[in-house]
Amino acid sequence: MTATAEPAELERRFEEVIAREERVEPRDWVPDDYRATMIRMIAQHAHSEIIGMQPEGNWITRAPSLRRKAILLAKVQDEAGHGLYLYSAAETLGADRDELTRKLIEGRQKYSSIFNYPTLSFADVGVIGWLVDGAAICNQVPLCRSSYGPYARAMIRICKEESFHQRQGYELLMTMMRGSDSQRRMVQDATDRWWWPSLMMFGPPDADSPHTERSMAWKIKRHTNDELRQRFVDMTVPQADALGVTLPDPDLRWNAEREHYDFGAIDWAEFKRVVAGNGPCNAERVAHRRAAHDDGAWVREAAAAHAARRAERDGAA
Ligand code: BYC
Repeated sequence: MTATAEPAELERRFEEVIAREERVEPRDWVPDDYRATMIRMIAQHAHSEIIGMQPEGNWITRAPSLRRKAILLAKVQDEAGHGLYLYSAAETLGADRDELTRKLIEGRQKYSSIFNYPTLSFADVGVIGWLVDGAAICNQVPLCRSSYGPYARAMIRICKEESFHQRQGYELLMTMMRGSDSQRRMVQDATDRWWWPSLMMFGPPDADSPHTERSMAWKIKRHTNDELRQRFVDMTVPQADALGVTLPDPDLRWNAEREHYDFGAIDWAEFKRVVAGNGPCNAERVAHRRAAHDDGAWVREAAAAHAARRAERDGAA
């Protein structure tokens, strides 16, 4: 789909690609709002992966064995990789990666609310794998069918890696649950702290989600926030039973009529506070990212100087 046709014709062809379930590709004409929505969503997702390295990275030096340390290192490294694929996908839409990073460290672009909570014990590493990666999989598997080709393709590999993350988390928790009373208490405490923030990861309720309707029509999103949240609850309750932990919601019960679990009210005031920058760790997360960016300035300068010298040499040759 080249950009030489009339605007109405371009729009018609774009709508046709969407209707036929084909993929929109980087050089295709897209409406400005589609481009802006995709850049916003991919950038927020990339930032989440990069900031998401911090809560677990906090435990790398204190992992209880070499095996746990190797697993955790590999997981955190995967998240860096996810961030990089996603920034590259955003670049195919004309976004500038340096500008996206600047927006993140200046607090002008969002990242997932979930990464603004502290990791207080090693059980948090397991619970993040189980619940946070579990929620991420629920949310991201349908995004493998997202209408923007580079995003959908990046999501296939990301989801495979997230599945490994989820399993390593659950296996860690299973091991701790077979351990001492104090290990079991650590797992329960971590579950109590991460359950509600995990439900908030899916975004505001559908009635308060300004972007869902448009993004569903463009087949960027395939399910609403509430549909995915429900799917996650239904999937997780039996896993909690198998693990032997209690999910911290007295209203959680099977509804035979709906064939879904009912669950209690989410504290949306807390969600809004965290998204607005006032969660327990927002300031720390952004400050850490800013410091890492500043520390890396010499690498960027050296790479740019090397590229310039090479271009000069090639030009002379
Ligand atoms: N936290 O109209 P809505 C991961 C914002 S990475 C913060 O429903 P949309 C992982 C939303 O951006 C997790 N902000 O929006 C990584 C919008 O803000 P603006 C990230 C949130 O886009 C490492 C406003 O609220 N996953 O899982 O239709 C290790 C209104 O929302 C949140 C992705 O990014 C939130 N939780 O739906 C382990 C996946 N929720 O821009 C795990 C891709 C909403 O209007 N993204 N907001 O100011 C998506 O699927 C969708 O963008 C969302 C939101 C479901 C997140």
